[in-house]
Amino acid sequence: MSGKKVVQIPPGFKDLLQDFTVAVLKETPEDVVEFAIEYFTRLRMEKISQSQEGAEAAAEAAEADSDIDDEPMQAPPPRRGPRRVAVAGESFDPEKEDDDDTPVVNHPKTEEQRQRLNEAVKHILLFRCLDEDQMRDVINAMFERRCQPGEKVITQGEDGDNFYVIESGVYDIYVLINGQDTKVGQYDNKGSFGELALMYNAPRAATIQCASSGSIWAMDRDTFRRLVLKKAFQKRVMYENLIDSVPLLKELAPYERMNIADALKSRVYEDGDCIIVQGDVGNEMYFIEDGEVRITRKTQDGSGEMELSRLQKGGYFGELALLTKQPRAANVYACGGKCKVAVLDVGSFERLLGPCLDIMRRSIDNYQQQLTSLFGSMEAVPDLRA
Ligand code: 1OR
Ligand code: 1OR
Repeated sequence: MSGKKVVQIPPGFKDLLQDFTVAVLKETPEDVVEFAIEYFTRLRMEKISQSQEGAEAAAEAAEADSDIDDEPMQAPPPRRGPRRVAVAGESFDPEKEDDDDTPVVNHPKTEEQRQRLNEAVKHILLFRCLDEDQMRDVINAMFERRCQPGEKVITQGEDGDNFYVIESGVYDIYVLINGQDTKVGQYDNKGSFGELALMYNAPRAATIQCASSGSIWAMDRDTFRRLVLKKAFQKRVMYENLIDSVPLLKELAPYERMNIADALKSRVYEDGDCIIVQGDVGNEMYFIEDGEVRITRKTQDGSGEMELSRLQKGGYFGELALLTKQPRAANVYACGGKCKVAVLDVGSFERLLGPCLDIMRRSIDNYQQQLTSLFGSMEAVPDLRA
């Protein structure tokens, strides 16, 4: 024996470092440590949640279920690394979640409670994928819990028991950063939390502590998995590729991107269809999933339209009217064949795209400059930022 210790390089380690290095060189982040935290958190989540089988089954099921039945969904690319890490010993099988037809738990409620709950669930993005019957089951299955300041509703690292919808109260979000519980956000009398551990079979990703007393509605893990998980998971998988392909959304943390996925809805336009009419009131913005759009503006004498630009997959439009609360600044048409877009309503836009506002505002300046150089001599140039 030489006494020399043989160092074993863990399988996959070289690939992991190589991929990470490429990502750093590609993104050139200002803060490499922050970038690394985000990068590896995302990797971990993907490893847990998206075994090849799970993702493919979900993507296939999404294809079958989607509102748009003439457009195939893209399956997410196969991922490197271990095929599955089951944290809580359960595996994710979206088909299996549906097989069970034992009745859903029913927590009796007074009429007054039912009304309050109906209000509270109205804006919950995760429930958007449910139909009326499923929504009724969800309401039946929820039970009320009062919270006092200081009370921890969820503790990071623990196993997940319930999913929660907020009716009232303020709740702080803490995440362990460098061993310190750090406040990263707050829910103020609305929203929901606790879905991640149940969806991805992972430990709780954050601590949620009540800051000002209120009421929350809980749904147990099994009911959540049976009623909500399959559809919501499919939707997150379905929009993952799209969200990754939109440079604007790179500003968002992985958790914030998942919320966008819950809020999006796909729509298909035929060649030549008008998606936005100049002068209309705007209440949606759009991300191009597939195909191309043409942007035009009316000429000053109203006799025709002038093409301003074209946008393809990864592009977005319709943000301007939502940012400025002005009428639509241009017409937008599908061109060159079918065009598939993912639509975000104005409420979700305001709640979820906060971190992207600066970039969008900068693009208004860009529009404005081009508008001045194109139309400056022909018409009084409107102020898009007004
Ligand atoms: P959960 O089941 O993991 C904690 O339990 C819950 O906190 C989690 O589900 C989410 O519903 C919610 N990152 C992770 N989870 C979050 C976050 C979050 N915010 C709320 N939750 N981030 C904060 C983004 C403002 C990212 C922090 C790095
Ligand atoms: P919206 O909500 O006003 C029309 O609806 C959308 O067209 C608008 O948001 C933008 O997303 C998009 N000027 C104004 N709007 C534009 C422009 C644009 N390009 C795309 N949109 N210009 C073209 C710049 C290449 C400047 C005018 C010449």
